[in-house]
Amino acid sequence: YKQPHYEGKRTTMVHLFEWPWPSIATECEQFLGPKGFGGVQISPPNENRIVNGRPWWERYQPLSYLLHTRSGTEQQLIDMITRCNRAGVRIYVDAVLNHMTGGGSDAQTGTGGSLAHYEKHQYPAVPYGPGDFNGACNIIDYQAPQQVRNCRLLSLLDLNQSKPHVRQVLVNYMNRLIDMGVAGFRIDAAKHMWPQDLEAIYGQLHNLNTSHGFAPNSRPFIFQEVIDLGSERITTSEYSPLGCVTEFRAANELGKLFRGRNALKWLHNWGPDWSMLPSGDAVVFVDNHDNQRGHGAGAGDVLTHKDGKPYETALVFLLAHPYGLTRVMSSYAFNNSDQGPPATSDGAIVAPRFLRNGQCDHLVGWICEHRWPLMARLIELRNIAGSSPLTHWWSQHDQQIAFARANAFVAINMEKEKELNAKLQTGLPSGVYCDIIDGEKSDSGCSGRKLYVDAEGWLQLQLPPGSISSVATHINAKL
Ligand code: LAG
Ligand code: CA
Repeated sequence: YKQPHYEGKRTTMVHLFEWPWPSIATECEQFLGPKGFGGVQISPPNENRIVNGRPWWERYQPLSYLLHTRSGTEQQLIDMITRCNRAGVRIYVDAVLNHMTGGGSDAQTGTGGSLAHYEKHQYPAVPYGPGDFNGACNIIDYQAPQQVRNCRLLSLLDLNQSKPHVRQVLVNYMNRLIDMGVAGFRIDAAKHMWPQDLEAIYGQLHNLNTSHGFAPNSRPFIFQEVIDLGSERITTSEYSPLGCVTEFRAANELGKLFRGRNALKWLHNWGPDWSMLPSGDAVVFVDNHDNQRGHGAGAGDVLTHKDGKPYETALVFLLAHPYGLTRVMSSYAFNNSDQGPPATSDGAIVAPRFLRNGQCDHLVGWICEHRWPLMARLIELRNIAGSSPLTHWWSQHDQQIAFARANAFVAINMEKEKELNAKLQTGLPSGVYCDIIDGEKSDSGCSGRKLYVDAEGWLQLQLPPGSISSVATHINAKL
């Protein structure tokens, strides 16, 4: 359950938050496949309650398991999964298994036209009835595991996953998606479900569909959303035996570090020594769809696309360092934390459009961090470095660091007043390399800075103080 089943040497997934299925299909073919992205986390594909004003979070209120949402129909979903797999890009489904809809109104309508009654606990399109839910308590005390798992999160009707019927419904839903060709699942709100219930559910999942290019007997990739910042009784280690787990401490610590609230030199032992999960168990990211807008827990320090250089440099570190399974965020612009994706007045999502320079048209409202030139180059660097260990760690003062991977090298200066001026071991074969931070190698040479690596692998490097500056390069950027 800990293998993402990426094709070839791919290493990283992107969350195309709220994207329509047809747009994801063309994005796999035209950009993600060619640029070496490994997979896409998609928004929940099952029918959700329609909430007035169409906030993004209505998709975390399941109303049935019909595959019909604002992102598209079942046919469009099937087409997208097939085309992405053909382009070498895997699909991971955001699976909301903990609960159904929340309160506020009794009679509720879903994106597929189904109806539900919140007060009566009736979801005829599934079907679920009163006997399928836990009791009428709300979660208030996060130090009480029993309550966190058996009471309602934010008033959302809490499914009882120990009931055979509930388990069977959830397993059938996930197996339909596996048979369509998805490679795995993000398990939403995993902390709010009992590990033994989840284990039983995972155990009944089909192997991945070999006609979509998966090896025989491949188990679905499972990564469980558990927010554990060290202050609660429920910990990530209860879930890591079952599958991978989101490591929110990484997002938090990277936010502090690249905001200058901690010293980069401490990154020498980035990984489990920071009380984080073993590398093979951890899904790591700089921000996610919740904490980029102040939802979920521990969002305070998190960096987002709004933060410019510190955000970009956190991504440089995340993607260059061997720790964890990396995921990057792709967002839309928002003014308030409830705002849904770009949509017409009748609620239809407006598809992303691209400018001639390849960037998303911001007039529509999509940000598309994954299309940033730097992002694609960092993905290439991570794919080249593969599973090679970190070597040649170097630091000076508090905020100057450098390290190498097999065939790749990075250096960062975040000192306010001290220039980085040092001879650094890159581990690279001698030659002239193109820095990929502000430019790239092209037919005509290098549009960025040139780096001269001598016969023994040394690089005499200067990086100015003041704002953050960095260089990164790899064997494919050798001129
Ligand atoms: C998650 N992980 O555990 C998701 O990452 C997160 O985005 C989900 O919350 C949450 N769990 C439940 O799946 C989101 C929003 C909430 C929203 C909820 C349900 O962050 O703000 O709650 O989805 O749509 C909203 C209102 C609440 C209200 C609730 C029920 O904000 O005030 O109580 O709906 O009506
Ligand atoms: Ca629960």
